[in-house]
Amino acid sequence: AKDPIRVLVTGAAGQIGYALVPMIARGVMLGVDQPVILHMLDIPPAAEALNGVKMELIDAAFPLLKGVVATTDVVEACTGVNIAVMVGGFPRKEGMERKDVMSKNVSIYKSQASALEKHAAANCKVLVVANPANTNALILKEFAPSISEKNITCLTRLDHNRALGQISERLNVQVSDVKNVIIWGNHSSTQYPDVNHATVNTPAGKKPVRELVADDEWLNSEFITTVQQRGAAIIKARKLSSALSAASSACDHIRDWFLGTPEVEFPPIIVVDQDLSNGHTPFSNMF
Ligand code: NAX
Repeated sequence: AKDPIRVLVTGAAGQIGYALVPMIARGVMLGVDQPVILHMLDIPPAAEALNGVKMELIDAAFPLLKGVVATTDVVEACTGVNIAVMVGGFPRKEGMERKDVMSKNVSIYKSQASALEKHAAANCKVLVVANPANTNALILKEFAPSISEKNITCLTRLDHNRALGQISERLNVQVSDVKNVIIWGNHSSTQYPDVNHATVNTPAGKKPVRELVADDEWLNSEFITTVQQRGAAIIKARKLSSALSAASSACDHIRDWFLGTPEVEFPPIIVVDQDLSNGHTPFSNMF
């Protein structure tokens, strides 16, 4: 049997955390033959809720789940972890300036970065989900200089998956047959969803998305804005921000990173450095 992999989820008592931890415990992230030990971190006001999540994980009797650490202690949370999914952070609230959110997140990400640097397993892979994701990842990188910068990424896979979903709906094809969309730029409304290399597997072979859609106007305008503004549309509909899709996309991101991108597909992972070199402001939107 394989040795268990330790996966940290910060902000585990929140909505994404609640959707994400059972996916990890079921093998969605690392494979159905990979045992896991979940480390869950949250802050003291959420400690009781966090313990409730731990109780449910026990009650679900997941065969792959070999242990659960639920804590408000950042060092205990980070010790020995092989993968860290950073979902916790300070959300921007009404009336708050960006710089206020930033300074809160700088202190959070600074202490979590140092704890990861000192106590995580060697070669720990980090995925930042909490917004502003690009900037939080950059802060983490600055304060964890001994973690290889290749191992610090932030979540853009949700935008990628949203683009696949829109193409699949438009063409009435299976989403798994749509390949190689790209998201350029930040996880923000300035992103550019790119279908110029995207294809669809059809019974007649692989066809370019641009040929099948045959409506450049839609691809160049509505498709792009729908993907860019999908987060806001979900909030409007649910009165809560995306959670199950964010959790599922976080699993996709780590799975492809750990187990490899399927052959002939582009790896949809953005390394913070590359991401910031595109000239966009790194925190132009909070969804
Ligand atoms: P919730 O507010 O439901 O959960 C956040 C959790 O983080 C709470 O339980 C809170 O107590 C905890 N937390 C706060 N400070 C913490 C700290 N210092 N250490 C540990 N835990 C801490 O938010 P949720 O809907 O789960 O969203 C989490 C984050 O994901 C937000 O920042 C959100 O903006 C971001 N998102 C990022 C997406 C992406 O594609 N990159 C998409 C979805 C989502 O909007």
